[in-house]
Amino acid sequence: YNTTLAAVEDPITPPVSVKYNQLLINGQFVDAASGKTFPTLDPRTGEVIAHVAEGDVEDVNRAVSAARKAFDEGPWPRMTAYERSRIIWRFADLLEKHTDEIAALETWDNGKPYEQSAKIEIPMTVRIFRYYAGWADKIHGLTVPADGPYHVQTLHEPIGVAGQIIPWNFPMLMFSWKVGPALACGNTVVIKTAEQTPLSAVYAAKLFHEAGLPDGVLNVVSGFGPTAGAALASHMDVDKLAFTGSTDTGKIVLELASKSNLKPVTLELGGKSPFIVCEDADVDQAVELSHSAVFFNQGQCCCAGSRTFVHERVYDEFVEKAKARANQRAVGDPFKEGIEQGPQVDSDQFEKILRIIRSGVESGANLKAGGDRFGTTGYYIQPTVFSDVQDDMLIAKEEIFGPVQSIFKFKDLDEVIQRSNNSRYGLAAGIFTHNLDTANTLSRALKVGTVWINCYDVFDAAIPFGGYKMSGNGREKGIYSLNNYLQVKAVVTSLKNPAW
Ligand code: TXE
Repeated sequence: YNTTLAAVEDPITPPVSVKYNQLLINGQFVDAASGKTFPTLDPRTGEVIAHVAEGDVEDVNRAVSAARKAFDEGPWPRMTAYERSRIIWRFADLLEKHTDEIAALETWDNGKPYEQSAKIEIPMTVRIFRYYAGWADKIHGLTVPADGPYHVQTLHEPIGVAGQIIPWNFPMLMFSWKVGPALACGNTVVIKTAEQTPLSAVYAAKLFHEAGLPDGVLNVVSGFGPTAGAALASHMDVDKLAFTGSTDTGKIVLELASKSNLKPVTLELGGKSPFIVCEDADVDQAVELSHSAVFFNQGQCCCAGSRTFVHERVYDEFVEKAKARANQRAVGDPFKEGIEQGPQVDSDQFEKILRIIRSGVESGANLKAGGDRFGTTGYYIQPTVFSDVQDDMLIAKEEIFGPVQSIFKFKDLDEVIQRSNNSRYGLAAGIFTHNLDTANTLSRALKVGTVWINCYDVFDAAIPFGGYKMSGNGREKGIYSLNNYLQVKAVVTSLKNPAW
């Protein structure tokens, strides 16, 4: 670790400054009604980056009434779909133009390597907006052949005001998965950013207004979950709620939605996804892919391949190579070139991960690499690998959300199917084999929303994403996400002359 440790102890000055730290309501930057702010911290050091307006119930009320007015009276749902499409597309162009600046904000606030912010997250965000800009003028209903003298058609209408709550692991990408389809369908939006990473989305929303978005269509409220988030989930005038975050908080927002106005809720929650390496797999490739499946984004991915199941015939070789790969991982200041892994997002996550690592050691798993913090400042954690993990250990069951690989040994397909499905989660799975029958059997048997075969983390804008079981409900991205933001109205007209 020697070459990168120095950069951790002496952080690089970020090549950006914070321009926007207020709420964006009805097209205006405003302070919180209470005047309160909260600090957002640099995960490399724990030092304050900026003080940000702390939205609460009153701010959510203001934002929702702006969104309501923009929906009920404003131009957005009334303009042609082509005009809406062009505004979304113009925004995507502006976002692309400002990639460097937004990527730097993202890295500063979240800790992810700048190269990944600039080359993966922001370009994917741009792509999602262009994808949904393309959908805006292709949304339409059907003509339905009904019995009787009737002309029947369906109108696909926007739902109204969409409330959206996003997490901190991919702040811009989560912004795009939520805002893209909602706006393409003609809805208006109030989005609450995560308290750990409020900086990038409000910047992007400002660009949206520069692109011609009418006031009140997109409102951004920063603040905490139990206050601002809960106010949004329980608001009587929010017509639809979309949430990404932990399963426990997902249960809370679903309850708040049902106790208020029964708004429909889509949930994208946690996971404990199996990554299955079969006996015929190319071990070197499987090691590399399983490594990135779990360590990408500091392990802070809902679909992290965090249970690595390896067939007994290749198990020992795999474990040694996985250990060597983890030991080679370049950990360090995320602004430094060539860094693969920065700090975890905050002290809560950092402590949680170290606690689960300790439980792994105590429960008898074999610690092959890492196992502790990296350096002495900030929230860096050593890439950690456990082998001989048993299904009943905490590291096998709990979503760690950190750079920790747990390797399990299996003997045959039936066994690995049963053990993979033995989880309250069902978000994704990776299968590594060249045997077509094995791939087909596994992909049909696994109770998960995405199966990646000989690949992992392929996130095209058109591919739907979402969970089985307690990983959530509904699908985001692709054509599927449009349904989350549309009402279907059946219009039945009596025909005067049914013969024609
Ligand atoms: O999540 P929360 P946290 C998992 C991961 C992580 C754990 C805890 O395992 O270690 O969750 O992270 C808002 N009403 N994931 O505490 O609480 C909150 O402000 C309304 C997986 O950060 O779910 C933030 O905007 N909203 C996940 C958002 O919910 C509330 C990504 C997510 O925070 C609220 C993140 C409330 N009562 C964490 N309480 C994924 N699926 O990718 C909080 N929030």
